[in-house]
Amino acid sequence: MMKYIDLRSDTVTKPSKAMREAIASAEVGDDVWGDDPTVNKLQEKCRELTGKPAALFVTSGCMANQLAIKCHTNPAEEIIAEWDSHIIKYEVAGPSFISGVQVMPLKGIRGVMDVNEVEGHIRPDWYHYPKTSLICIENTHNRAGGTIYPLDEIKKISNLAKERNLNLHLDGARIFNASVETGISIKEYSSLVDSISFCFSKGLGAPIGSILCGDVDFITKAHKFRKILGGGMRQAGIIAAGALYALENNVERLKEDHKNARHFAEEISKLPYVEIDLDSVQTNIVIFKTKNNASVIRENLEKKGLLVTNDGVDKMRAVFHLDINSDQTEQAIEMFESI
Ligand code: TLP
Repeated sequence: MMKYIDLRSDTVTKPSKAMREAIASAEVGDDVWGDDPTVNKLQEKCRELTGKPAALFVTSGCMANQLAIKCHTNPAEEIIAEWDSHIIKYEVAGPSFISGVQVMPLKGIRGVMDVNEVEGHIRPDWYHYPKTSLICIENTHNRAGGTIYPLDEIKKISNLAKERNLNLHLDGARIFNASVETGISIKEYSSLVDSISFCFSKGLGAPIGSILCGDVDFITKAHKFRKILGGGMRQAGIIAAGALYALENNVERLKEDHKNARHFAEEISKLPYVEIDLDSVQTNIVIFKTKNNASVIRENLEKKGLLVTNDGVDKMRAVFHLDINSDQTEQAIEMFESI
């Protein structure tokens, strides 16, 4: 069987031997009873990391985002999010299905919404209009190419949300990528938002799980909705142990993924069929346009042993992660050069 270099996502990593050992030896209990010591330890660690009073371990990044929307809104209200955000593109209309809210999509630049535009789209109080209740931002921004939301822009949106009495949720699925790159702590990012979620199963390399952090009332509500959605897990310490291991061992090394992504982007930018905004390559994701049919390029690369994704006819994505080293990065570049 062909051994692929898999750049489809940073979700494809497999737990290392050491992580599996941590998982195998995890102390567990029934987390629906609040009895799982490893889940409790993970939630405690995330409270410390974010400075938020409460944290809830959940199955996935989608569940964390959807719980946040559910807890910050009421049906028939409206949320503002960047038009290419994960919440809009990839969560199966979850905000309408789960929370009964409408989404106001705003186009950002490299995933960053203009604060004046956000302000301009907060609904005035009128009987024709839904009430705007939540703003969502994404850091790093996946579809913009793993771009970092600048701290000053988050501060502006945070001030606006406070002034207008709106909640602000940060989809921080890849917040550690932003943090290691900028040196800005998770606590500082978290201090500017009402809720933050992040994933252990992306760059951090754990097999399963995300966390949602916020104040106590918010998390109490989220806990109940997690139960309704079937997200109450029993001996969840088995997976929380992988997440704890990831937090302890796999954060600083994210810089290597960023270095590999940068090198890959610079090299493939020299190819005649690739168009790439090198300024958008800020962390571990490389998104680029192709002059030829992207799905044909993807199929040709697959035959050579390289997996990437294409989005429509002219857009492709390659994601760097802990199962890709610098040699494999060179091989991936060579495969791009050879087609
Ligand atoms: N992103 C996945 C796919 O769903 C596209 C990927 O391969 O990048 N927020 C952001 C910013 C994400 O990129 C993702 C996953 C999620 C939330 C959802 O996480 P999961 O897959 O754990 O539900």
